[in-house]
Amino acid sequence: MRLFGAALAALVSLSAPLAAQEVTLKAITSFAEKTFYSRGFEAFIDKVNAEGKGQVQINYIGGPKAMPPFEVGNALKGGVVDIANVTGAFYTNVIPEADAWKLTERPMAELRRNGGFDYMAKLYDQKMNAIMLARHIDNNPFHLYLNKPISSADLTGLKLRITPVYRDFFQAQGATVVQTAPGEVYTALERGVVDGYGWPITGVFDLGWHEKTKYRVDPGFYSAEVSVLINKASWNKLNDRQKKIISDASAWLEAQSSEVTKENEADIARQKAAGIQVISLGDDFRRKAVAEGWAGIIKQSPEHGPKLKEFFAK
Ligand code: 173
Repeated sequence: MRLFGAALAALVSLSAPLAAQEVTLKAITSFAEKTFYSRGFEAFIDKVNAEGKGQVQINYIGGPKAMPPFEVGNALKGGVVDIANVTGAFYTNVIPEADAWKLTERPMAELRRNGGFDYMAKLYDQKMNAIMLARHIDNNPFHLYLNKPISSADLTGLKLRITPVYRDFFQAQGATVVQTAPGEVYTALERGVVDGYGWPITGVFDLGWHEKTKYRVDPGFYSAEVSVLINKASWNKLNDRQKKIISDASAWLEAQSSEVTKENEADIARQKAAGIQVISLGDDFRRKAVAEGWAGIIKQSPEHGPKLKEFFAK
């Protein structure tokens, strides 16, 4: 009996700290599950869960059905979720400067060396209690998609679906704008509430928008950003081994962003096959987008905008 008691005590003392060691992090995506902009994140989760057995696991809550995309930033800040897959335009209420990621003209590896990433990291720390783990979408231009033809960059008379990404540019060209989450775009097109929408080159097929889209305006502009973020307190609770599992998976994920150009080409071909016609306006359209984009960022943040332009622009 005494022996049994000793064995039991040994078992408890061994297993209790082991069991307490595994941490489960709650994760959300601001894009529909299993669609293009969530896919990299889902691969990241699979990797962490495979390599983090007994250490750290990610519990994937899901996408916009679980939480509206524009609320994800605040949820991460408050620790309602630990990890989020989201783009800066969806949480300008928390960090106005986050929308500036769309204006990067240098690869993330360079921004991590030149101080640009660190400059933003400080803002994420101060304003969002968050750490950016990995940008997995880059090299992915935005476009204007339309159901009415245009012959110049003048967008007067058009009503366009936007997020903060496109607001300054489309408005400067005379458009009327209405902000919606991606989940509302199909219905807005179907009902004729909008004449078009801003969206990157990839993902038009994910929610069936090709059925309601006649034209794509070229050239594209900016570089879409989608990243995995973690709440700072959630990060600080991890031990070194757990942090390494997350960091390694993050480095792996960010390296995947160079693969995005292949997806761009595939979707250009797919749009063509679906009968989406291209309206080509020339590079002035893109240059104007960049100029209006930076003007908007600097107006939003006179303190940090000019500094970010130094780091991000060419
Ligand atoms: O149009 C959008 O919803 C948007 O801002 C965005 C940003 C990054 C990737 C995809 C869409």
